[in-house]
Amino acid sequence: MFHVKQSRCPHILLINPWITDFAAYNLWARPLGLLEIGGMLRDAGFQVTLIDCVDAENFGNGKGYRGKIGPYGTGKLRRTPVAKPPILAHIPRKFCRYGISPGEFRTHLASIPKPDLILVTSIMTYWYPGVRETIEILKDHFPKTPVWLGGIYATLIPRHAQEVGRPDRVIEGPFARKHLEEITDLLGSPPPARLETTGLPFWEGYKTHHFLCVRTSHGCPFQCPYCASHLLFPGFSEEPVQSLARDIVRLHDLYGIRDFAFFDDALLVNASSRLLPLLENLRGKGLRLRFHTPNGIHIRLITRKIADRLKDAGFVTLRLSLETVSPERMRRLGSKVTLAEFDRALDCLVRAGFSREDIKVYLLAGLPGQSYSEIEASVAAVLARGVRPSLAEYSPIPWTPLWNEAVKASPYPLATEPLTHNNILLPCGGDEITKERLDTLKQRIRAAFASSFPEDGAVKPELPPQEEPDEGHPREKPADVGEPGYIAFAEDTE
Ligand code: B12
Repeated sequence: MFHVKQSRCPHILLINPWITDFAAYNLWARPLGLLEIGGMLRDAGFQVTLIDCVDAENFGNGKGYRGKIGPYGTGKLRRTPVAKPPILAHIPRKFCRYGISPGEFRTHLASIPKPDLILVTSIMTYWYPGVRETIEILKDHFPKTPVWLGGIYATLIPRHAQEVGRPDRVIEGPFARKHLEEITDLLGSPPPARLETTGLPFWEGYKTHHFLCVRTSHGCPFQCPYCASHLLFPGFSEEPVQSLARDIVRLHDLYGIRDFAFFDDALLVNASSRLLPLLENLRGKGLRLRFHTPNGIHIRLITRKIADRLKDAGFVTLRLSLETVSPERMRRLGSKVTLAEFDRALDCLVRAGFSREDIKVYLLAGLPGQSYSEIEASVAAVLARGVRPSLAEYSPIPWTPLWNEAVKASPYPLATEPLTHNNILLPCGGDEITKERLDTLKQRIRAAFASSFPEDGAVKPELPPQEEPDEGHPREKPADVGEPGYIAFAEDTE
Protein backbone atom coordinates (compact mmCIF):
# COMPACT_ATOMS: atom_id res chain seq x y z
CA MET A 1 0.00 0.00 0.00
CA PHE A 2 1.13 3.51 -0.68
CA HIS A 3 0.53 6.23 1.87
CA VAL A 4 1.68 9.79 1.72
CA LYS A 5 1.50 10.40 5.47
CA GLN A 6 1.76 8.43 8.62
CA SER A 7 0.26 11.06 10.97
CA ARG A 8 -3.19 10.83 12.57
CA CYS A 9 -4.85 12.85 9.85
CA PRO A 10 -8.02 11.56 8.23
CA HIS A 11 -7.40 8.69 5.85
CA ILE A 12 -9.16 8.51 2.48
CA LEU A 13 -9.09 5.37 0.35
CA LEU A 14 -9.38 5.72 -3.44
CA ILE A 15 -10.66 2.76 -5.43
CA ASN A 16 -10.63 2.08 -9.17
CA PRO A 17 -12.79 -1.07 -9.56
CA TRP A 18 -11.69 -3.94 -11.78
CA ILE A 19 -13.07 -4.15 -15.31
CA THR A 20 -15.45 -6.89 -16.43
CA ASP A 21 -15.58 -7.17 -20.21
CA PHE A 22 -14.92 -9.39 -23.22
CA ALA A 23 -11.81 -7.42 -24.05
CA ALA A 24 -9.68 -4.78 -22.37
CA TYR A 25 -6.20 -3.61 -23.09
CA ASN A 26 -4.15 -0.98 -21.33
CA LEU A 27 -4.07 1.65 -24.03
CA TRP A 28 -2.61 4.30 -21.76
CA ALA A 29 -5.59 3.89 -19.43
CA ARG A 30 -5.42 5.15 -15.88
CA PRO A 31 -8.29 6.56 -13.75
CA LEU A 32 -7.08 10.10 -14.26
CA GLY A 33 -10.11 11.75 -12.64
CA LEU A 34 -9.63 9.72 -9.45
CA LEU A 35 -5.91 10.51 -9.42
CA GLU A 36 -6.67 14.20 -9.78
CA ILE A 37 -9.01 13.94 -6.78
CA GLY A 38 -6.28 12.09 -4.85
CA GLY A 39 -3.86 14.90 -5.64
CA MET A 40 -6.27 17.53 -4.32
CA LEU A 41 -6.87 15.54 -1.13
CA ARG A 42 -3.17 14.93 -0.58
CA ASP A 43 -2.43 18.60 -1.08
CA ALA A 44 -5.21 19.46 1.38
CA GLY A 45 -3.33 17.38 3.95
CA PHE A 46 -5.31 14.14 3.99
CA GLN A 47 -3.68 10.74 4.14
CA VAL A 48 -4.45 9.08 0.82
CA THR A 49 -4.23 5.44 -0.26
CA LEU A 50 -4.96 4.17 -3.77
CA ILE A 51 -6.03 0.70 -4.78
CA ASP A 52 -6.33 0.46 -8.54
CA CYS A 53 -7.97 -2.96 -8.93
CA VAL A 54 -7.22 -2.96 -12.68
CA ASP A 55 -3.52 -2.74 -12.02
CA ALA A 56 -2.42 -6.29 -11.13
CA GLU A 57 1.18 -5.29 -11.64
CA ASN A 58 1.13 -3.23 -8.47
CA PHE A 59 -1.14 -5.51 -6.43
CA GLY A 60 -0.46 -9.05 -7.55
CA ASN A 61 -0.82 -11.18 -4.39
CA GLY A 62 2.84 -10.58 -3.70
CA LYS A 63 3.73 -12.16 -7.05
CA GLY A 64 2.78 -9.17 -9.12
CA TYR A 65 1.81 -9.38 -12.74
CA ARG A 66 4.26 -8.45 -15.42
CA GLY A 67 2.38 -8.50 -18.65
CA LYS A 68 4.42 -7.76 -21.72
CA ILE A 69 4.78 -4.01 -21.97
CA GLY A 70 4.14 -2.87 -25.50
CA PRO A 71 5.60 0.02 -27.34
CA TYR A 72 5.27 3.29 -25.53
CA GLY A 73 4.12 1.72 -22.25
CA THR A 74 0.83 0.15 -23.33
CA GLY A 75 0.28 -3.45 -22.26
CA LYS A 76 -1.95 -6.40 -21.54
CA LEU A 77 -4.02 -6.51 -18.37
CA ARG A 78 -4.16 -9.63 -16.22
CA ARG A 79 -7.44 -11.37 -16.99
CA THR A 80 -9.43 -14.13 -15.33
CA PRO A 81 -12.45 -15.65 -17.05
CA VAL A 82 -15.61 -15.21 -14.97
CA ALA A 83 -19.25 -16.26 -15.43
CA LYS A 84 -21.01 -14.37 -18.20
CA PRO A 85 -24.00 -12.36 -17.12
CA PRO A 86 -27.06 -14.16 -18.59
CA ILE A 87 -27.83 -11.31 -20.94
CA LEU A 88 -24.43 -11.75 -22.58
CA ALA A 89 -24.60 -15.57 -22.69
CA HIS A 90 -24.97 -15.68 -26.49
CA ILE A 91 -21.70 -13.84 -27.15
CA PRO A 92 -19.14 -16.47 -28.18
CA ARG A 93 -16.23 -14.89 -26.30
CA LYS A 94 -14.76 -15.26 -22.85
CA PHE A 95 -16.03 -12.75 -20.31
CA CYS A 96 -13.22 -11.75 -17.98
CA ARG A 97 -12.32 -9.79 -14.93
CA TYR A 98 -9.36 -7.57 -15.78
CA GLY A 99 -7.19 -6.84 -12.74
CA ILE A 100 -6.78 -8.29 -9.28
CA SER A 101 -9.00 -10.99 -7.78
CA PRO A 102 -11.58 -10.35 -5.03
CA GLY A 103 -9.29 -12.38 -2.72
CA GLU A 104 -6.32 -10.15 -3.47
CA PHE A 105 -8.49 -7.12 -2.95
CA ARG A 106 -9.53 -8.36 0.51
CA THR A 107 -5.89 -9.07 1.38
CA HIS A 108 -4.91 -5.53 0.48
CA LEU A 109 -7.79 -4.07 2.43
CA ALA A 110 -6.63 -6.04 5.49
CA SER A 111 -3.17 -4.50 5.21
CA ILE A 112 -4.16 -0.81 5.30
CA PRO A 113 -5.29 1.39 8.17
CA LYS A 114 -9.05 1.73 8.40
CA PRO A 115 -10.12 4.57 6.08
CA ASP A 116 -12.41 7.38 7.22
CA LEU A 117 -13.90 7.75 3.75
CA ILE A 118 -13.80 5.67 0.57
CA LEU A 119 -14.07 7.25 -2.87
CA VAL A 120 -14.84 4.85 -5.71
CA THR A 121 -14.60 5.90 -9.35
CA SER A 122 -16.34 4.42 -12.38
CA ILE A 123 -15.69 4.62 -16.11
CA MET A 124 -17.72 2.73 -18.76
CA THR A 125 -21.39 2.25 -17.93
CA TYR A 126 -21.14 -1.43 -18.93
CA TRP A 127 -18.32 -2.01 -16.44
CA TYR A 128 -20.73 -1.61 -13.50
CA PRO A 129 -20.38 -5.23 -12.24
CA GLY A 130 -16.83 -4.41 -11.05
CA VAL A 131 -18.15 -1.32 -9.29
CA ARG A 132 -20.88 -3.36 -7.54
CA GLU A 133 -18.47 -6.15 -6.52
CA THR A 134 -15.78 -3.85 -5.16
CA ILE A 135 -18.33 -1.83 -3.18
CA GLU A 136 -19.79 -5.06 -1.72
CA ILE A 137 -16.34 -6.09 -0.53
CA LEU A 138 -15.54 -2.61 0.78
CA LYS A 139 -18.80 -2.54 2.76
CA ASP A 140 -18.12 -5.98 4.13
CA HIS A 141 -14.59 -5.04 5.15
CA PHE A 142 -15.16 -1.52 6.46
CA PRO A 143 -18.87 -1.53 7.41
CA LYS A 144 -18.70 1.81 9.19
CA THR A 145 -16.78 3.78 6.54
CA PRO A 146 -18.89 5.83 4.11
CA VAL A 147 -18.46 4.90 0.44
CA TRP A 148 -18.99 7.61 -2.18
CA LEU A 149 -19.27 6.69 -5.84
CA GLY A 150 -18.50 9.10 -8.69
CA GLY A 151 -17.14 9.06 -12.23
CA ILE A 152 -18.60 8.52 -15.67
CA TYR A 153 -21.06 5.64 -14.97
CA ALA A 154 -22.24 7.35 -11.77
CA THR A 155 -22.77 10.62 -13.65
CA LEU A 156 -24.57 9.12 -16.64
CA ILE A 157 -26.92 6.74 -14.81
CA PRO A 158 -26.93 7.75 -11.14
CA ARG A 159 -30.13 5.90 -10.29
CA HIS A 160 -28.72 2.63 -11.53
CA ALA A 161 -25.45 3.35 -9.75
CA GLN A 162 -27.35 3.95 -6.51
CA GLU A 163 -29.66 0.94 -6.78
CA VAL A 164 -27.12 -1.54 -8.07
CA GLY A 165 -23.83 -0.26 -6.63
CA ARG A 166 -25.36 0.57 -3.25
CA PRO A 167 -22.79 3.15 -2.19
CA ASP A 168 -23.69 5.53 0.63
CA ARG A 169 -23.75 8.31 -1.87
CA VAL A 170 -23.57 8.83 -5.62
CA ILE A 171 -21.91 12.04 -6.74
CA GLU A 172 -22.54 13.23 -10.27
CA GLY A 173 -20.17 15.33 -12.34
CA PRO A 174 -16.68 16.64 -11.76
CA PHE A 175 -15.16 16.67 -8.30
CA ALA A 176 -15.32 20.28 -7.14
CA ARG A 177 -14.14 22.47 -4.30
CA LYS A 178 -17.51 22.02 -2.60
CA HIS A 179 -16.81 18.29 -2.35
CA LEU A 180 -13.48 19.00 -0.71
CA GLU A 181 -15.26 21.25 1.77
CA GLU A 182 -17.84 18.54 2.47
CA ILE A 183 -15.07 16.05 3.12
CA THR A 184 -13.38 18.47 5.49
CA ASP A 185 -16.71 19.01 7.25
CA LEU A 186 -17.22 15.27 7.52
CA LEU A 187 -13.74 14.23 8.58
CA GLY A 188 -12.39 17.40 10.13
CA SER A 189 -9.44 19.45 8.94
CA PRO A 190 -6.21 17.61 8.49
CA PRO A 191 -3.39 18.62 10.91
CA PRO A 192 -1.59 21.84 9.93
CA ALA A 193 1.87 20.28 9.43
CA ARG A 194 1.75 19.43 5.75
CA LEU A 195 4.00 18.04 3.13
CA GLU A 196 4.75 20.41 0.31
CA THR A 197 1.78 20.58 -2.01
CA THR A 198 2.50 19.49 -5.58
CA GLY A 199 -0.71 20.09 -7.53
CA LEU A 200 -0.01 16.82 -9.32
CA PRO A 201 -2.46 13.95 -9.61
CA PHE A 202 -1.87 11.13 -7.10
CA TRP A 203 0.60 9.29 -9.34
CA GLU A 204 2.61 8.20 -6.29
CA GLY A 205 -0.22 5.71 -5.73
CA TYR A 206 1.46 3.40 -8.26
CA LYS A 207 4.72 1.54 -7.67
CA THR A 208 5.57 1.33 -11.33
CA HIS A 209 4.87 3.55 -14.28
CA HIS A 210 5.18 2.82 -17.97
CA PHE A 211 3.36 5.95 -19.14
CA LEU A 212 1.47 8.86 -17.67
CA CYS A 213 -1.75 10.59 -18.74
CA VAL A 214 -2.39 14.30 -18.88
CA ARG A 215 -5.20 16.53 -20.00
CA THR A 216 -4.89 20.12 -21.02
CA SER A 217 -8.63 20.83 -21.05
CA HIS A 218 -11.92 19.63 -19.62
CA GLY A 219 -15.00 19.13 -21.75
CA CYS A 220 -15.49 19.72 -25.46
CA PRO A 221 -16.97 22.63 -27.44
CA PHE A 222 -18.41 20.18 -30.00
CA GLN A 223 -21.51 18.18 -29.25
CA CYS A 224 -21.26 15.05 -31.34
CA PRO A 225 -24.55 13.17 -31.12
CA TYR A 226 -22.93 9.89 -29.99
CA CYS A 227 -20.68 11.42 -27.34
CA ALA A 228 -21.25 12.17 -23.64
CA SER A 229 -18.43 14.63 -23.12
CA HIS A 230 -20.74 17.66 -22.86
CA LEU A 231 -22.85 15.78 -20.27
CA LEU A 232 -19.86 14.80 -18.17
CA PHE A 233 -18.34 18.25 -18.15
CA PRO A 234 -20.57 21.06 -19.37
CA GLY A 235 -18.57 23.78 -21.12
CA PHE A 236 -14.93 23.81 -22.02
CA SER A 237 -12.14 24.84 -19.66
CA GLU A 238 -8.45 25.00 -20.34
CA GLU A 239 -5.49 24.50 -18.04
CA PRO A 240 -2.85 27.26 -17.85
CA VAL A 241 0.10 26.49 -20.10
CA GLN A 242 2.74 27.33 -17.50
CA SER A 243 1.44 24.90 -14.92
CA LEU A 244 0.89 22.19 -17.55
CA ALA A 245 4.47 22.46 -18.73
CA ARG A 246 5.78 22.52 -15.18
CA ASP A 247 3.72 19.41 -14.29
CA ILE A 248 4.91 17.43 -17.31
CA VAL A 249 8.55 18.28 -16.53
CA ARG A 250 8.08 17.36 -12.86
CA LEU A 251 6.38 14.07 -13.73
CA HIS A 252 9.16 13.23 -16.13
CA ASP A 253 11.78 14.08 -13.49
CA LEU A 254 9.96 12.18 -10.72
CA TYR A 255 9.21 8.99 -12.64
CA GLY A 256 11.60 9.08 -15.59
CA ILE A 257 8.68 8.61 -17.94
CA ARG A 258 8.87 9.67 -21.59
CA ASP A 259 5.43 8.52 -22.74
CA PHE A 260 2.49 10.82 -22.12
CA ALA A 261 -1.04 10.19 -23.35
CA PHE A 262 -3.44 13.08 -23.77
CA PHE A 263 -6.93 12.40 -22.37
CA ASP A 264 -8.41 15.57 -23.86
CA ASP A 265 -11.64 15.44 -25.79
CA ALA A 266 -10.56 18.43 -27.85
CA LEU A 267 -6.77 18.65 -27.79
CA LEU A 268 -6.42 20.85 -30.87
CA VAL A 269 -9.11 23.37 -29.99
CA ASN A 270 -7.47 26.74 -29.30
CA ALA A 271 -4.11 25.11 -30.12
CA SER A 272 -2.44 28.47 -30.66
CA SER A 273 -3.11 29.52 -27.07
CA ARG A 274 -2.73 26.13 -25.33
CA LEU A 275 -1.14 23.13 -27.06
CA LEU A 276 1.37 25.04 -29.20
CA PRO A 277 2.69 27.22 -26.34
CA LEU A 278 2.84 24.09 -24.18
CA LEU A 279 4.95 22.26 -26.76
CA GLU A 280 7.09 25.36 -27.25
CA ASN A 281 7.64 25.56 -23.51
CA LEU A 282 8.75 21.91 -23.38
CA ARG A 283 10.94 22.28 -26.42
CA GLY A 284 14.63 22.49 -25.79
CA LYS A 285 14.40 20.94 -22.36
CA GLY A 286 16.01 17.81 -23.79
CA LEU A 287 13.43 15.50 -22.27
CA ARG A 288 12.89 13.39 -25.42
CA LEU A 289 9.20 13.06 -24.60
CA ARG A 290 6.79 10.97 -26.66
CA PHE A 291 3.15 11.92 -26.91
CA HIS A 292 0.10 9.84 -27.79
CA THR A 293 -3.47 10.71 -28.65
CA PRO A 294 -5.55 7.56 -28.07
CA ASN A 295 -8.59 9.80 -28.35
CA GLY A 296 -9.06 10.97 -31.91
CA ILE A 297 -8.05 14.53 -32.76
CA HIS A 298 -10.03 16.93 -34.91
CA ILE A 299 -8.87 16.70 -38.52
CA ARG A 300 -10.07 20.16 -39.58
CA LEU A 301 -7.82 21.77 -36.96
CA ILE A 302 -4.61 20.21 -38.29
CA THR A 303 -2.56 22.87 -40.07
CA ARG A 304 0.97 22.83 -41.43
CA LYS A 305 2.16 24.59 -38.32
CA ILE A 306 0.38 22.24 -35.94
CA ALA A 307 1.61 19.16 -37.83
CA ASP A 308 5.19 20.46 -37.74
CA ARG A 309 4.98 21.20 -34.02
CA LEU A 310 3.44 17.82 -33.22
CA LYS A 311 6.22 16.03 -35.05
CA ASP A 312 8.88 18.22 -33.56
CA ALA A 313 7.54 17.72 -30.01
CA GLY A 314 7.59 13.92 -30.24
CA PHE A 315 4.00 12.92 -31.04
CA VAL A 316 4.23 9.32 -32.19
CA THR A 317 0.72 7.88 -31.92
CA LEU A 318 -1.80 9.91 -33.85
CA ARG A 319 -5.48 9.03 -34.08
CA LEU A 320 -7.64 11.10 -36.40
CA SER A 321 -11.42 11.27 -36.08
CA LEU A 322 -12.85 10.91 -39.54
CA GLU A 323 -15.92 8.90 -38.41
CA THR A 324 -17.26 8.29 -41.95
CA VAL A 325 -16.90 9.40 -45.56
CA SER A 326 -20.66 9.56 -46.16
CA PRO A 327 -21.49 13.27 -46.69
CA GLU A 328 -24.95 12.79 -45.17
CA ARG A 329 -23.55 11.05 -42.07
CA MET A 330 -20.83 13.69 -41.78
CA ARG A 331 -23.54 16.32 -41.70
CA ARG A 332 -25.53 14.42 -39.03
CA LEU A 333 -22.42 14.04 -36.90
CA GLY A 334 -21.88 17.78 -36.83
CA SER A 335 -20.10 18.66 -40.11
CA LYS A 336 -16.74 18.62 -38.40
CA VAL A 337 -14.68 17.56 -41.41
CA THR A 338 -14.78 17.05 -45.16
CA LEU A 339 -12.77 14.65 -47.30
CA ALA A 340 -10.85 17.59 -48.77
CA GLU A 341 -9.86 18.64 -45.25
CA PHE A 342 -8.84 15.07 -44.49
CA ASP A 343 -6.56 15.08 -47.53
CA ARG A 344 -5.11 18.42 -46.57
CA ALA A 345 -4.47 17.24 -42.98
CA LEU A 346 -2.76 14.06 -44.20
CA ASP A 347 -0.62 16.13 -46.50
CA CYS A 348 0.40 18.39 -43.60
CA LEU A 349 1.23 15.41 -41.39
CA VAL A 350 3.24 13.59 -44.04
CA ARG A 351 5.14 16.75 -44.95
CA ALA A 352 5.87 17.23 -41.25
CA GLY A 353 7.56 13.84 -41.25
CA PHE A 354 4.87 11.46 -39.96
CA SER A 355 4.90 8.21 -41.84
CA ARG A 356 1.50 7.06 -43.03
CA GLU A 357 1.71 4.03 -40.75
CA ASP A 358 1.94 6.34 -37.71
CA ILE A 359 -1.55 7.53 -38.47
CA LYS A 360 -4.74 5.65 -37.58
CA VAL A 361 -8.10 6.95 -38.63
CA TYR A 362 -11.15 6.25 -36.49
CA LEU A 363 -14.29 5.21 -38.37
CA LEU A 364 -17.58 4.70 -36.57
CA ALA A 365 -19.24 1.32 -37.04
CA GLY A 366 -22.69 0.22 -35.94
CA LEU A 367 -24.49 3.54 -35.57
CA PRO A 368 -28.28 3.22 -35.66
CA GLY A 369 -29.36 2.84 -39.28
CA GLN A 370 -25.83 2.74 -40.65
CA SER A 371 -25.29 0.54 -43.68
CA TYR A 372 -22.41 -1.86 -44.22
CA SER A 373 -21.69 -0.22 -47.55
CA GLU A 374 -21.12 3.12 -45.77
CA ILE A 375 -18.47 1.57 -43.52
CA GLU A 376 -16.97 -0.36 -46.42
CA ALA A 377 -16.69 2.82 -48.47
CA SER A 378 -15.11 4.64 -45.53
CA VAL A 379 -12.53 1.89 -45.04
CA ALA A 380 -11.76 1.89 -48.75
CA ALA A 381 -11.35 5.67 -48.83
CA VAL A 382 -8.92 5.61 -45.91
CA LEU A 383 -6.95 2.68 -47.31
CA ALA A 384 -6.70 4.44 -50.64
CA ARG A 385 -4.85 7.20 -48.85
CA GLY A 386 -2.29 4.79 -47.41
CA VAL A 387 -3.29 5.30 -43.77
CA ARG A 388 -4.81 2.75 -41.45
CA PRO A 389 -8.56 2.74 -40.68
CA SER A 390 -9.52 1.75 -37.13
CA LEU A 391 -13.13 0.66 -36.64
CA ALA A 392 -14.65 2.11 -33.49
CA GLU A 393 -17.76 0.08 -32.72
CA TYR A 394 -20.54 2.32 -31.46
CA SER A 395 -21.41 2.22 -27.75
CA PRO A 396 -24.79 3.88 -27.04
CA ILE A 397 -24.61 6.33 -24.16
CA PRO A 398 -27.64 7.47 -22.12
CA TRP A 399 -28.80 11.07 -22.58
CA THR A 400 -26.71 11.67 -25.71
CA PRO A 401 -28.64 13.01 -28.74
CA LEU A 402 -28.39 9.61 -30.48
CA TRP A 403 -29.67 7.68 -27.46
CA ASN A 404 -33.36 7.51 -28.32
CA GLU A 405 -32.58 6.41 -31.85
CA ALA A 406 -30.19 3.81 -30.44
CA VAL A 407 -32.83 2.48 -28.05
CA LYS A 408 -35.32 2.14 -30.90
CA ALA A 409 -32.81 0.49 -33.22
CA SER A 410 -31.47 -2.03 -30.73
CA PRO A 411 -32.91 -5.44 -29.88
CA TYR A 412 -31.21 -5.08 -26.54
CA PRO A 413 -32.78 -3.46 -23.45
CA LEU A 414 -30.36 -0.52 -23.53
CA ALA A 415 -32.53 1.56 -21.22
CA THR A 416 -32.67 -1.00 -18.44
CA GLU A 417 -29.44 -2.99 -18.75
CA PRO A 418 -26.17 -1.04 -19.15
CA LEU A 419 -24.27 -4.27 -19.92
CA THR A 420 -25.83 -3.94 -23.36
CA HIS A 421 -24.04 -0.64 -24.01
CA ASN A 422 -20.88 -2.67 -24.64
CA ASN A 423 -19.57 -1.86 -28.09
CA ILE A 424 -18.56 -5.52 -28.58
CA LEU A 425 -22.28 -6.39 -28.86
CA LEU A 426 -22.69 -3.99 -31.77
CA PRO A 427 -25.91 -3.09 -29.96
CA CYS A 428 -27.44 -1.13 -32.83
CA GLY A 429 -25.89 -3.04 -35.73
CA GLY A 430 -28.79 -5.43 -36.37
CA ASP A 431 -28.37 -7.84 -39.30
CA GLU A 432 -26.56 -5.17 -41.24
CA ILE A 433 -23.47 -4.55 -39.11
CA THR A 434 -22.35 -7.86 -37.67
CA LYS A 435 -19.09 -9.01 -36.13
CA GLU A 436 -18.51 -11.26 -39.15
CA ARG A 437 -18.88 -8.42 -41.59
CA LEU A 438 -16.61 -6.14 -39.57
CA ASP A 439 -14.07 -8.97 -39.32
CA THR A 440 -13.99 -9.07 -43.11
CA LEU A 441 -13.15 -5.39 -43.16
CA LYS A 442 -10.52 -5.82 -40.43
CA GLN A 443 -8.89 -8.57 -42.48
CA ARG A 444 -8.89 -6.29 -45.48
CA ILE A 445 -7.14 -3.63 -43.40
CA ARG A 446 -4.54 -6.11 -42.15
CA ALA A 447 -3.90 -7.38 -45.64
CA ALA A 448 -3.37 -3.85 -46.91
CA PHE A 449 -0.77 -3.25 -44.26
CA ALA A 450 1.02 -6.55 -44.73
CA SER A 451 2.42 -5.32 -48.02
CA SER A 452 4.30 -2.23 -49.06
CA PHE A 453 2.70 1.05 -49.98
CA PRO A 454 3.21 2.22 -53.51
CA GLU A 455 3.48 5.85 -52.32
CA ASP A 456 6.65 5.63 -50.33
CA GLY A 457 7.89 2.16 -51.20
CA ALA A 458 8.43 1.37 -47.54
CA VAL A 459 7.75 -2.21 -46.49
CA LYS A 460 5.27 -2.29 -43.60
CA PRO A 461 5.70 -4.83 -40.81
CA GLU A 462 3.15 -7.66 -40.86
CA LEU A 463 0.54 -7.41 -38.14
CA PRO A 464 -0.04 -10.34 -35.82
CA PRO A 465 -3.06 -12.41 -36.91
CA GLN A 466 -5.01 -11.88 -33.66
CA GLU A 467 -7.56 -9.11 -33.19
CA GLU A 468 -6.21 -5.73 -32.45
CA PRO A 469 -6.83 -4.38 -28.95
CA ASP A 470 -10.12 -2.65 -28.40
CA GLU A 471 -9.24 0.90 -29.01
CA GLY A 472 -10.43 4.34 -28.36
CA HIS A 473 -13.29 6.23 -29.83
CA PRO A 474 -13.59 8.70 -32.61
CA ARG A 475 -12.74 11.71 -30.61
CA GLU A 476 -12.19 11.02 -28.83
CA LYS A 477 -20.48 -4.89 -27.15
CA PRO A 478 -30.83 -11.00 -25.12
CA ALA A 479 -32.03 -12.56 -22.54
CA ASP A 480 -33.52 -11.62 -19.16
CA VAL A 481 -33.64 -8.08 -17.83
CA GLY A 482 -32.83 -8.79 -14.22
CA GLU A 483 -31.83 -5.32 -13.04
CA PRO A 484 -34.24 -2.67 -11.87
CA GLY A 485 -35.21 -0.14 -14.53
CA TYR A 486 -32.99 2.86 -14.08
CA ILE A 487 -33.63 5.36 -16.75
CA ALA A 488 -36.58 6.77 -18.56
CA PHE A 489 -36.24 7.46 -22.27
CA ALA A 490 -35.04 11.00 -22.63
CA GLU A 491 -38.20 11.95 -24.51
CA ASP A 492 -40.34 10.76 -21.58
CA THR A 493 -38.64 13.13 -19.21
CA GLU A 494 -38.50 16.29 -21.24
C1 B12 B 1 -9.53 8.51 -22.12
C2 B12 B 1 -10.74 7.80 -22.64
C3 B12 B 1 -10.55 6.57 -23.22
C4 B12 B 1 -9.20 5.87 -23.25
C5 B12 B 1 -8.95 5.05 -21.99
C6 B12 B 1 -10.22 4.77 -21.21
C7 B12 B 1 -10.03 3.89 -19.99
N1 B12 B 1 -10.24 2.61 -20.13
O1 B12 B 1 -9.66 4.36 -18.97
C8 B12 B 1 -9.36 5.02 -24.52
C9 B12 B 1 -8.92 5.88 -25.67
C10 B12 B 1 -8.59 3.70 -24.58
C11 B12 B 1 -10.88 4.85 -24.55
C12 B12 B 1 -11.51 3.83 -25.18
C13 B12 B 1 -12.90 3.70 -25.30
N2 B12 B 1 -13.81 4.58 -24.87
CO1 B12 B 1 -13.34 6.17 -23.86
N3 B12 B 1 -13.07 7.82 -23.01
C14 B12 B 1 -12.03 8.38 -22.55
C15 B12 B 1 -12.38 9.75 -21.94
C16 B12 B 1 -11.94 10.83 -22.88
C17 B12 B 1 -11.82 9.97 -20.57
C18 B12 B 1 -12.13 8.81 -19.64
C19 B12 B 1 -11.34 8.86 -18.40
O2 B12 B 1 -10.61 7.95 -18.02
N4 B12 B 1 -11.45 9.89 -17.72
C20 B12 B 1 -10.68 10.01 -16.50
C21 B12 B 1 -11.04 11.28 -15.91
C22 B12 B 1 -10.66 12.22 -16.96
O3 B12 B 1 -12.26 11.01 -15.35
P1 B12 B 1 -13.41 11.99 -15.08
O4 B12 B 1 -14.70 11.27 -15.25
O5 B12 B 1 -13.25 13.21 -15.80
O6 B12 B 1 -13.28 12.28 -13.52
C23 B12 B 1 -13.92 13.38 -12.98
C24 B12 B 1 -15.35 13.11 -12.55
O7 B12 B 1 -15.95 11.99 -13.20
C25 B12 B 1 -15.28 12.98 -11.07
N5 B12 B 1 -15.03 11.69 -10.48
C26 B12 B 1 -14.40 10.61 -10.99
N6 B12 B 1 -14.37 9.63 -10.07
C27 B12 B 1 -14.96 10.09 -8.95
C28 B12 B 1 -15.19 9.49 -7.70
C29 B12 B 1 -15.87 10.23 -6.72
C30 B12 B 1 -16.16 9.58 -5.39
C31 B12 B 1 -16.27 11.56 -6.97
C32 B12 B 1 -16.96 12.35 -5.92
C33 B12 B 1 -16.05 12.15 -8.22
C34 B12 B 1 -15.40 11.41 -9.19
O8 B12 B 1 -14.21 13.82 -10.73
C35 B12 B 1 -13.18 13.69 -11.71
C36 B12 B 1 -12.38 14.95 -11.76
O9 B12 B 1 -13.22 16.05 -11.91
C37 B12 B 1 -13.94 9.67 -21.87
C38 B12 B 1 -14.67 10.95 -22.18
C39 B12 B 1 -14.61 11.89 -21.04
N7 B12 B 1 -14.62 13.13 -21.35
O10 B12 B 1 -14.58 11.52 -19.88
C40 B12 B 1 -14.27 8.59 -22.90
C41 B12 B 1 -15.43 7.63 -22.65
C42 B12 B 1 -15.34 7.14 -21.22
N8 B12 B 1 -15.16 6.52 -23.57
C43 B12 B 1 -16.22 6.02 -24.11
C44 B12 B 1 -16.21 4.98 -25.09
C45 B12 B 1 -17.50 4.72 -25.83
C46 B12 B 1 -15.05 4.27 -25.37
C47 B12 B 1 -14.93 3.06 -26.34
C48 B12 B 1 -16.04 2.02 -26.19
C49 B12 B 1 -14.89 3.60 -27.75
C50 B12 B 1 -14.90 2.58 -28.87
N9 B12 B 1 -16.04 2.45 -29.50
O11 B12 B 1 -13.94 1.96 -29.15
C51 B12 B 1 -13.54 2.51 -25.97
C52 B12 B 1 -13.63 1.34 -24.97
C53 B12 B 1 -12.25 0.78 -24.74
C54 B12 B 1 -12.11 -0.02 -23.52
N10 B12 B 1 -12.65 -1.26 -23.48
O12 B12 B 1 -11.50 0.48 -22.59
C55 B12 B 1 -17.47 6.71 -23.60
C56 B12 B 1 -18.20 5.96 -22.48
C57 B12 B 1 -19.17 4.93 -22.97
C58 B12 B 1 -19.97 4.30 -21.87
N11 B12 B 1 -20.98 3.55 -22.31
O13 B12 B 1 -19.76 4.47 -20.70
C59 B12 B 1 -16.86 8.08 -23.12
C60 B12 B 1 -17.65 8.77 -22.03
C61 B12 B 1 -16.72 8.96 -24.37
C62 B12 B 1 -18.00 9.19 -25.11
N12 B12 B 1 -18.11 8.68 -26.32
O14 B12 B 1 -18.89 9.84 -24.64
N13 B12 B 1 -11.49 5.83 -23.87
